[in-house]
Amino acid sequence: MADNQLTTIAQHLKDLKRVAIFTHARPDPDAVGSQVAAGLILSAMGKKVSLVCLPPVPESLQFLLDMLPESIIHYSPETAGDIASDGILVVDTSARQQLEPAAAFLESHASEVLILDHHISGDLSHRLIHRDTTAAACVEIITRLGETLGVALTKPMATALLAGLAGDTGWFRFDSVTPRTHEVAAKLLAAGAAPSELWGRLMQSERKSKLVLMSHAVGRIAFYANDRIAVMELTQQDMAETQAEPWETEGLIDIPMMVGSVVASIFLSEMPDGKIRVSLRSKHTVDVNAVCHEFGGGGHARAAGCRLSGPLAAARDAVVKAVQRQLP
Ligand SMILES: [Mn+2]
Repeated sequence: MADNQLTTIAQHLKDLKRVAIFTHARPDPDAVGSQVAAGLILSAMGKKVSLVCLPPVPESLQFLLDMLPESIIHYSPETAGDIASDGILVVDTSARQQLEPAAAFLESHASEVLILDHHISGDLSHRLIHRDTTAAACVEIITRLGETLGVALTKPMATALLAGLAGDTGWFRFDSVTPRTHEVAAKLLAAGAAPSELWGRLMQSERKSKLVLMSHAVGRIAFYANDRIAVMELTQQDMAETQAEPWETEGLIDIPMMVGSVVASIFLSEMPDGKIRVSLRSKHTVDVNAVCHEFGGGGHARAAGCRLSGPLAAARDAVVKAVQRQLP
């Protein structure tokens, strides 16, 4: 299967009139940045665009979606009928699990589905896919898509793209950062994107409940395997007590990584339906994508996620054991 089809996908997009753009649930800045930038690029070409959002969308990313306010559709079985398109673009994921509750809808439209992704693996049926795991963020691919389509970068496009680049690279510090990442950033700055403005929007716009939630999570960190594995967990009771929103768990997983001995951080979060959402982060030596793969999830070697059935203690045991097997 040909995997690198950016030019073919660009050609295909040119012929479409109405494009629905999806990205993963619990979207991060790269997901929304890719979605919005692709929407702006296709709008600039005169296409009718729908940005289909899977809940919950963080408030801190709303300013990006506000660049195309008329195009937003919050997905539900009821709104699925409103998605009128002759093509579907899925960005920053190709995994069915990450596209719930819209996975069945997308599977039933597989012949229209075009995917732009930078993750290692995915199982969503599609017509065409461009998968580039050397891209530090999906927005690198979207930037190239814009160039391939001959659309000039505007400040809103550049802002959405830089948000994704900063988000997925931890503000340009991860191993995934390449000279090309900085070349893309240079183009975005030249087009008017302002890093300090984005830092304020993305990093200094939390609600108080986030900090209270953080204190709950930090207060209950447990260490395993000679302090090489850190585990944080939040229950539905924590969410209720702190009045935090589901997206406010974002980033908490990185906190234990400040400890020198910790090579893997596990974050377990109890969902309203009793299932456990698991996120993993690691330093160089541990492949957490392999761990999540065991449980039907995935991601990158250093950052991955999966879902387990509860209860919390059973999920914790299973994931800690799986991470221990990956320890050097
Ligand atoms: Mn991404």
